Amino acid sequence: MKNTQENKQIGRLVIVAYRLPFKIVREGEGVNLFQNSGGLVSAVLSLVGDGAQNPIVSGDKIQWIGYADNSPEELEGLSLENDSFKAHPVFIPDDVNENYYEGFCNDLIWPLCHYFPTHARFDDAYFQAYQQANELFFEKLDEIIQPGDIVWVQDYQLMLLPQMIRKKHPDVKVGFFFHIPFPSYELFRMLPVQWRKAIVEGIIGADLVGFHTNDYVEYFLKAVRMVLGHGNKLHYINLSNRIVKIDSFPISIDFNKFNDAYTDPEVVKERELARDMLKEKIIFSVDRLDYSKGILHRLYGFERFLEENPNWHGRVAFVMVVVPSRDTIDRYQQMKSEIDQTVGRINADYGNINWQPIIYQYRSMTFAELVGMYSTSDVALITPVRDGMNLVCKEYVASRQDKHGVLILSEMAGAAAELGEALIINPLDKQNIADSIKLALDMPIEEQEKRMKVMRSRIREYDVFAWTNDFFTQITMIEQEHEKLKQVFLTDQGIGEIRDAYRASKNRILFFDYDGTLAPIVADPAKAIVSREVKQLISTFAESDTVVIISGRDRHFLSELFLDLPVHIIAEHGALIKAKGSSEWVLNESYEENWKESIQPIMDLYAKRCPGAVVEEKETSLAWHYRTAEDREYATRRAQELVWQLKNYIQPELNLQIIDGNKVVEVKKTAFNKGTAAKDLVETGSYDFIMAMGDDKTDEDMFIELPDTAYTIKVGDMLSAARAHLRSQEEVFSFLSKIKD
Ligand code: GDG
Repeated sequence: MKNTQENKQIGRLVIVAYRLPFKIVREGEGVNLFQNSGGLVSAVLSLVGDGAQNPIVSGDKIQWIGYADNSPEELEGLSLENDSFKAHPVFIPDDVNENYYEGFCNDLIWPLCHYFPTHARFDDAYFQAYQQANELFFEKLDEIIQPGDIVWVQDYQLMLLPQMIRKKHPDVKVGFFFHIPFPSYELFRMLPVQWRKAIVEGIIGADLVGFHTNDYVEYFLKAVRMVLGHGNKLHYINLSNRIVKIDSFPISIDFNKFNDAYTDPEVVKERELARDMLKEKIIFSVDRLDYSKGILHRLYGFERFLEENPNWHGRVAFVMVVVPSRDTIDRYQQMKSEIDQTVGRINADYGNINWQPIIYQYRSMTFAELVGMYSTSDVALITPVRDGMNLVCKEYVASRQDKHGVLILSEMAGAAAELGEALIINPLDKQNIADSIKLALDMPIEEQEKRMKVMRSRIREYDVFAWTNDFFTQITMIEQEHEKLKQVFLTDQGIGEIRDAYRASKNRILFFDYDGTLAPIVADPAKAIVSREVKQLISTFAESDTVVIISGRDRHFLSELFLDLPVHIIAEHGALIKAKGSSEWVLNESYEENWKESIQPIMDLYAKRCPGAVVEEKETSLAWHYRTAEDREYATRRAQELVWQLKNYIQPELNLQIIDGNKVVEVKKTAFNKGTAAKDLVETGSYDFIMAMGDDKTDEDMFIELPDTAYTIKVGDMLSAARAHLRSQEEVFSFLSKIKD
C-alpha cells in the first residue's frame, strides 16, 4: 500500500459525523474537551500517528466536523483540539435541529430503517430541515477542505452530504458509512419520491459506500436501481464519469481493549462485587432504551422460561440494564413504563422474599462495571428486533478471556451473520427465547469454550482496526480503478498515432460493433441503418484488412446489411459466426438449448404490463426491448424490476447471464460473449494491428479480452476498459476516414 502512495500527496483525514469526538465544556476563559471512548473514535485514531499501519492519510491531526450544542459565542476564539483531533463545530439553530435530528433522523429514518413504518412521521418541515442541516455541515467542510484530503461521512444524519461534496470538489475522495440497517425496497419506497431520490443521489456522491452486511448492500443496490435507474455490476455502480463501490464492512470493536480488561483491577473488583451479591446463574443484557432493541420481547421470553422451568426458580437472575435515551419523547416514555410494569409483574408473579428473577436498572454503566458484568455473566441475552450490527454481543465475546459464557443473539442483528456459534433466536418468538435460555444455562463448559473460541478468534482477526483499514484500502483501490477507467478522448495527436501504427503494420484485424458505433441509436431498432459513407469506408478497409462486424443483433439483420462486403460477421454476442466468403453460419459450440421456455414467460408478462415493450426471441438469446415503450420512465423502472427478478430466479447451474443493455434486457448463455469471440478470431492469425470499437456494455468484454496492444475505442463517455474514447457516434466516420486517409 505504501508504494502506491509514495509519489502522491497524502492528505488529511476529515471525519464528518453528527457528533464531535468530544464533549466541549467551557471553564472560565478556557475549555475542557472530554473525548468519547466510542468505537468510531478509536477506530479512526488507528489511521493516523505513529501506530498507523496504513499511511493512507497523513499523520496530521484528524479533522472532525460535527454538531456542537454550544453557542457560537461560547466557543468563539477557542482552539478546539487535543492531541489527536481538531474539531470544527457546526452550529445548527435549535428549531432546525429539532426538525432535523429529532424529526427527520429519529422520527422518520430511524423507525423506517428499523422496520417500524407505523412509527415513521412524514413531515415536509423535517425534510427541509434535513437539507438545511446537511448544507450547514457542507459549508463547514467547504471552509477547511484541502487537496488530497479524504472525507469520511458517517451515517444516516448526513445522507445528502456526499453529493454536495462531489459537486463542488469533484476530485476529493469521499467515503460514506451507514451504521443502521438499510431497509428492503418495500420499506424504502415509502419515502416521498423527491426525498428518496435526494437520499440515494446524495449517498452515491461518495466513492465508496459501506454497510454492515451483504443484505443491506443488496437492498441499497436495489434502491439505486429502482429510484435512479443505475444498474450495478457486482459491487460497482457505473455512473457516466465515475464508479461507486458499494460493499459490506461489518463494524467491529477494539478486541484487545475488552480482552485485556478482564484482568484490570477495577474490572476484577466489579466482577467480585457482582458475584458476592448474586449466587445464582446470571443472564445479562444492556442496551439503550429503544423500541428496536426488543426489550419487551426479551422479558416475555424470560417469563415463558420461568413459567416452563420451575426448577430454575431461585437459581437464575436476569440483570437487565437499560441505558436512558430519548426518554423525553412520548413513545419512549410509554415504552419505559411498559418495561417497568412488565418487570414488576414478572417479579411479583415469580419472585419471593429470597429471590428476585429480574434485577432491572435504568442507568448507564462505567466501563469497568460493563466489562465486570460481561465477564461474570453466564449468558448474554441480546434480542434486538432490528439492529444494524450490535456491538454489545461482540464486546461480551471479547470480554470472555476465560472462554466461558453463552451468547444468545437475535437473527435480526447484523452481527448474527458473523456469529453463527451463538444461539441464534427470533426475537419475536418467546418460545424460541425460552428454549434457548434453557439450552444456554444447561450448556456444558466444553461446548461453551468451543463456541467462544471460534467467535473470539473471528472478532480478534477482524477488529475495529481491521475494519477501518479495510474501508480505507478499498477507497484507495477505487482510485486505482478510476485511473484504469479514466476517459482519454482522442485528440488529433492520438488519432495520428493510431494512423501511424495502422500504416506501419501489415496484417490487421478490425472489430466494429454495429448499433451506436457504425449506426446511430434510433427509437425503432429496425430503422438503425448504417450510412452509405460509413459502409463505403468499411468496404475500403475490408480490401486490405480483416474486418469483423460484431453485434448483438440476429444473423438475418446483419447478413442483409453486410452480405455484399468481404467481412466476418459475429451475431448474437458471439453465439453465431459467419466467416468471410462463406455463406454458412456456425453456432458457437458451447451453446445449449432448452433454457428459453422458463425465461420467456417472465419476459412476456413484463411486456404485457409495459405498453410498447416487446420480447424478441433470437436464436441464442431472449431480449426484452423497451426503446419503443410509450412511457420511457415507467419502462425503465419495469426493466430494473425485470433484471432484479431474473437475477433472483436464474440458478447458477443454468449458466445464463443477464445483460442490462441500452434500452434492452437480454438473457443468454454465459459461455460466450463478444470478448471470447473476438479473442478466438485474433488467435487464429498473427495480427500486428488490432483495433476494436464499440459503445455498449457488451463491448467491454471485447476491450478486456483483447491483448493490451490492441487499440480499443469506446464510443461515448461511459467509463470503460477501452484505451480511448470518441465522444459520439457522429465522430466515428471522421475518425475512420483519418485512419484510412
Ligand atoms: C448504532 C447501530 C451499530 C451502551 N450502554 C453503555 C455503554 N454502551 C455502549 C456499548 C456499545 C455501544 O454503547 C452500543 O452499540 P450498539 O452497536 O449496540 O448500538 P447503537 O448505539 O444503536 O449503534 C448499531 C452501531 O451503530 C455501530 O455501527 O452496531 O446497530 O444502531 O459499545 O458498550 N457503554 C458504557 N456504559 C453503558 O451504560 N460504558
